[in-house]
Amino acid sequence: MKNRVYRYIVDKLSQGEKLHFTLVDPDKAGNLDKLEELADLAASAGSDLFLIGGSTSVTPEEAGIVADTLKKTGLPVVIFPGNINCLTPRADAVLFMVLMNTLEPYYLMQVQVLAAPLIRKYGLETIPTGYIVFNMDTAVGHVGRVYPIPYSKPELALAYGLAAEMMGFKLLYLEAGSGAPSPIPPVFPQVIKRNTGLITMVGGGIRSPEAVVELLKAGADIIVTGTVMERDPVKGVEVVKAVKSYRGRDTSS
Ligand code: 1GP
Repeated sequence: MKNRVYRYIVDKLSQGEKLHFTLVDPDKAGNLDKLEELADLAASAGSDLFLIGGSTSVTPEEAGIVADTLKKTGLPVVIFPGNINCLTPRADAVLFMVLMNTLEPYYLMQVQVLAAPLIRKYGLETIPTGYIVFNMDTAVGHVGRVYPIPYSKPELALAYGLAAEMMGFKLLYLEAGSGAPSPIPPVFPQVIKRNTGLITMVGGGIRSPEAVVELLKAGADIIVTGTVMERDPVKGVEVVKAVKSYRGRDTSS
């Protein structure tokens, strides 16, 4: 089926679910038995999908092996590419992203042009995604030459969101950066949900059920976590369960 992964996401959201995505960085995944164990843990806690990607040092071979391992759970595996080296035909789809607040032309259009023929050859589904990084003090902030959005200016983030919607992106990923000391403030997903029809993903620095609830309440549709599951699997499971058991109404409407 065309757009299989995108439909999977939209169908779940339209049934009123909030979604949790587990990020695995192939460069940090360690041995495959441990990865399989963590993947099973995330899947049985209710995580909806695996993202694979990292800002540095991922080889296509590693990305492929990690994709195969994660696919054993039966969940979709989607590439969240730091660069072309993360692409593998063994995933189900790729977030076809534009890092909207970069100062580096490579991430605005060049890498997409380089990647497109490979993606076509691999037969990967593409999910058009606007990507905004808030925190400079992270690997993605540095590698992506990010022009940060001040935390006191949600209206600037909204301008990016409106542009993303007008350009036809389906998802908007609001990112604090992997391992960030704290998540982005909830006002950011809130302002995007109030004023656009974009599916809003939030990630980076989310390590507690309380942080999850705040972001979901503000209107986030999808919560992404990586570090918490690697460092503290018990907490990681709690975070996934907080997403999947959330029943509150969001304050964006
Ligand atoms: C990275 O937002 C994700 O894109 C995950 O961040 O590792 O901090 O959970 P964490």
